[in-house]
Amino acid sequence: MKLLVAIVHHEDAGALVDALLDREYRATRLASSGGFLKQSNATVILGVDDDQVETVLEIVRETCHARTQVVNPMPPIMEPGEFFMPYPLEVEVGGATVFVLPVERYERI
Ligand code: 2BA
Repeated sequence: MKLLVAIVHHEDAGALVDALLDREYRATRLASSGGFLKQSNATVILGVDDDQVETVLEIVRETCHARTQVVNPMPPIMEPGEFFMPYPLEVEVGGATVFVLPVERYERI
């Protein structure tokens, strides 16, 4: 068995969880936020049999999409008379960041 940890855009998380439940996968959605952008995202965790990992990854690919986000950089500490023009930066946020971890034991009690 494997534990899949998928960090996805919060706008895609509902579709991902719905698609997983439609195909009878049990999943847990956690609220999270990215360390870099500090914007909310979602972490979906699910335990699946080894032979189901690729199927679940395909569901992630179908439901989660890369998008561009605009970030306003923090102004630096300025000396008197210095001028800072904040140019927004575009960052490509992936459709999903997925970790696949081995599960030592799984019990539903
Ligand atoms: P964030 O940390 O908010 O990162 C959002 C996007 O900003 C990243 O998209 C990447 O394009 C860019 N980025 C992140 N760190 C950067 C840096 N040091 N310099 C330049 N650009 C940077 P993704 O790579 O698709 O990541 C989306 C979200 O997935 C991340 O949100 C984070 O919450 C999570 N994530 C990505 N890689 C991870 C990892 N290795 N471990 C844990 N979480 C990860």
